[in-house]
Amino acid sequence: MNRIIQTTCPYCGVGCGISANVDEQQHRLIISGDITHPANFGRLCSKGSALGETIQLTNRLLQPRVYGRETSWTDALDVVADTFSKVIAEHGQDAVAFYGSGQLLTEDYYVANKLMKGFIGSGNMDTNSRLCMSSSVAGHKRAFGSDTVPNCYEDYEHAELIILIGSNAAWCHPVSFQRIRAAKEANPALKIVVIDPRRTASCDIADLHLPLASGSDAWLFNGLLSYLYNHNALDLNYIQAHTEGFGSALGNINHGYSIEQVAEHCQLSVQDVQRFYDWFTTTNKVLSLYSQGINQSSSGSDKVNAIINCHLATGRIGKIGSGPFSLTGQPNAMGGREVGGLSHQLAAHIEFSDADTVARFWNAPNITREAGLPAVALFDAIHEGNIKAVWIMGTNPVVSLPNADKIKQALQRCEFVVVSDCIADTDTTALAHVLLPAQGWSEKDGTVTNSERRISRQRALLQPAGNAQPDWWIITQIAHRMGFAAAFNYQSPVDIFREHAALSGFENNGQRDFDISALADMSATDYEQFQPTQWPINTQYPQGRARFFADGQFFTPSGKAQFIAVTPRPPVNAPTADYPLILNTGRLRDQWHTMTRTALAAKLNRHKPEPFIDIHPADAEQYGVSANSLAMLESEWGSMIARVQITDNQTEDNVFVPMHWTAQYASHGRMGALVNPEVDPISKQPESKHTPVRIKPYTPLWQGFILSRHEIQLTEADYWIKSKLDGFYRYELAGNTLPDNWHESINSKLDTPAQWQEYRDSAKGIYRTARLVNKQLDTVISIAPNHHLAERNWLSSLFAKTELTKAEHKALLTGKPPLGGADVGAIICACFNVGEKTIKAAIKEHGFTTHQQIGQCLKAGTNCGSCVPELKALL
Ligand SMILES: Nc1nc2c(c(=O)[nH]1)N[C@H]1C(S)=C(S)[C@@H](COP(=O)(O)OP(=O)(O)OC[C@H]3O[C@@H](n4cnc5c(=O)[nH]c(N)nc54)[C@H](O)[C@@H]3O)O[C@H]1N2
Ligand SMILES: Nc1nc2c(c(=O)[nH]1)N[C@H]1C(S)=C(S)[C@@H](COP(=O)(O)OP(=O)(O)OC[C@H]3O[C@@H](n4cnc5c(=O)[nH]c(N)nc54)[C@H](O)[C@@H]3O)O[C@H]1N2
Ligand code: SF4
Ligand SMILES: [Mo]
Repeated sequence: MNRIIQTTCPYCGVGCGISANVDEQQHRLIISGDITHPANFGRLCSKGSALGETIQLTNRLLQPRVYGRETSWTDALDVVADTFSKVIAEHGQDAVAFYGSGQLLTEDYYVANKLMKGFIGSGNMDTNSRLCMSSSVAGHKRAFGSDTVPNCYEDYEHAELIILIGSNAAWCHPVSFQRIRAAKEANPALKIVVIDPRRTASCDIADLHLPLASGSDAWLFNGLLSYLYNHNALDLNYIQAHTEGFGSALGNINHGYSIEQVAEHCQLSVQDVQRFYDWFTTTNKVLSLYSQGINQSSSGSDKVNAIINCHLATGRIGKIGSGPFSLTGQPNAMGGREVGGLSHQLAAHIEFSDADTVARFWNAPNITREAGLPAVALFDAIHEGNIKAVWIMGTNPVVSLPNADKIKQALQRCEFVVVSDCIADTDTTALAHVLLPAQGWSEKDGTVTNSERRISRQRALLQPAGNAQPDWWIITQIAHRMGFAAAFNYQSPVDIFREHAALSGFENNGQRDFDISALADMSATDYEQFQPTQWPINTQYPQGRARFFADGQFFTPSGKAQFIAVTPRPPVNAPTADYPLILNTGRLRDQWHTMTRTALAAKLNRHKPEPFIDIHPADAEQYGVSANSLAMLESEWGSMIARVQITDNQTEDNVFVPMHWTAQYASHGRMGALVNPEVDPISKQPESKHTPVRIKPYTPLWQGFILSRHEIQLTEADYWIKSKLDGFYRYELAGNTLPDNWHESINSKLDTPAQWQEYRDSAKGIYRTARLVNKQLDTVISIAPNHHLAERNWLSSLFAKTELTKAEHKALLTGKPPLGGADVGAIICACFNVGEKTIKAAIKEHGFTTHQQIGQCLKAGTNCGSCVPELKALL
């Protein structure tokens, strides 16, 4: 009997509701969008749709491991608790730290934070949200006195102007993006502006794209404030009644912000800046959506406030269709902020200055009264040996922190590293002394909060893998063993949730925005049946509240919003003669962060199977790198190798690389190694979008690829990339010493012996070999002195065939499809596996002009819609 269970997607901050059809017997899930969930009304993107493929047991961590040996939970928990207690006894409570994640559930996060700050008595609990949302948090607190997102998704349908600032929502918040697209289709008067140095997929629906100079946003928004003032577009009543500091914000922009000056600073055309300012001035309902292009900057907090200033000045905040709207990244970045996951927060939006309140509630006299270290400084302290024991939960810092080789070294030096993860082999688990197997998304129960403050349930769908336990259980077991049993006496997530809700209302009296006290007495059944609701949820708003601040009531001591005088600063590390290019990093449509889960789904690997460097044609020419060749990027901090993609979507002097590849999937793909560790002085968020680098061709002796039904341990290549595709693995390779007999070396690693066919042209350095098992293609290898190799896409398509035709068989070693054979090209539509060449041919043949026509003919773009921008680009 299959059961239908409502749950929430574990990826991005859109927080889509999922309706899972659970086949417990077969360990199978059929995933569809929950049509009743207000975040997505049934829609899902490519990642959410592919969740069913990621629940496999491949590479799951199933049993605790202590110093490499599998142990019982009792042993592992004893070792962790004893070691932490010992380090604290010898070196004090600040010699230990927790590093958590916006992917923990609220209940997990709450107990981790309570243990470290309340009972161990150290502030050293920080989270990967430091790399993600902390500039938004800082901006909110400075302006509103609280970390409040004023608006909600429904505003997409009401806005008349939507500005995407440093947000590639088409790929990173796809369901919100689809909703904005639909709003525009319903109301063609809705204008969209994208502000991003790159032309991204989000520009697909843009009426105006401002490819501003990296890091120059504060000039643009200061200039906008000046323009609003000069054009009498201010809401003087709102400013007068509900804000403070307008005079000094204005004083700051008296000079230097003419349109011409702004255009020069931002490297934009005067007309484009004029057009943007004019639209902002004359449009009533304006929604500013911003994300990592704003937050991940050494002036991120100021950039956030420069945007908020413009909304306060026009009174456009928390109103239907208008307001500043920070898009959260992770599924529970918002929940983490609620429980105080960042090292400078306490809990329930309570500051350290009110530590007594929390101490009373928790009955925790040992509570810390001081903030702990933020992520980058925390890992510096590990590197220096001041923090001697660290517990990393649900994040992969060896990949995602800046200056990542130093992070790796810090963990190698650290006396005691504990990692809780659901995956066994990651770049971070490789350095752990103790590994604790956590239950994954489909196994655990709790709550998450999305970008619009909506709390939703994640529900367990399947039995846990092996001996995996929920994070809250693991943490409370350690708390018990460290002597804090009374304060951590929870039987299930609802016990924790009730306490979290009660704390939010404790001594609150309307002074704190986060208040869900109406849920403090909820029964287990109510929790089980809880339907998505936006906080606050209290006596005044028992059904939740969609928007804040239209009434002019803020959470500052005076009750008024604060303008912040912003003096724009360029990024800390400017390009130099040695490192003349700016490295920008970010996300791809179908991968999630460090790929521990998305790379398990063949469907999600088709889109971009190899890390790449996007570079402008003029830069490619100047630095001598050609399309599809390999190149090395170097910064002062580290280096990587990836495939060159030449594109005028990049502005000159800027290169972009995806953040996703790790040492598990690439020999030289960890971009974090290059990223400078500079942080914003207020939020301490790293500058992940701006590192000076240089590029040079990487010219190995040979290049090649292997497509094989088998996972192969490669020792022959200096450069390799691995990806799992439909029924086979793809390895991209390069090296300087060429093994004599590839097939012998591979054969020794495979268990089924078979006949190989070989083609060799030693003079030209070309070698191709293939083997068939039961008439099916089993493995094919192609080697050449450069990247001109056999046709990968065609060969890949042969793995789907139960038997090769004679012509295909014969063509195997020519490297090209037989006459009339199809090469579909790079996969554009992951849902229906439709390639670029197929789409181009159909457009040419039928004269298609719309993506809908392509969809009718090839189905491409008709399921999740994530590839529609690419379809339109092909048109
Ligand atoms: N597919 C996918 N979706 C995701 C994630 C994922 O891993 N994969 N991760 C989730 C998480 S945790 C997050 S935080 C979000 C991030 O979502 P986004 O912030 O939308 O994603 P990014 O690609 O990191 O960066 C956004 C854009 O900022 C631009 N940018 C760089 N520098 C500047 C600048 O100086 N000014 C401006 N205005 N723009 C600049 C970049 O060119 C990039 O296009 O995505 C979430 N959604
Ligand atoms: N250069 C550069 N660096 C960046 C960024 C960038 O744009 N550029 N973006 C930054 C941002 S915004 C973010 S959010 C970070 C993300 O970076 P990370 O947090 O390091 O990346 P993830 O791959 O999401 O790591 C999550 C880990 O938790 C594990 N996991 C999944 N579910 C669970 C669970 O339920 N319990 C436990 N215990 N473990 C679980 C996964 O297997 C995985 O190992 O990267 C940051 N780093
Ligand atoms: S937009 Fe995609 S990744 Fe984000 S929550 Fe929805 S389905 Fe999940
Ligand atoms: Mo993030």
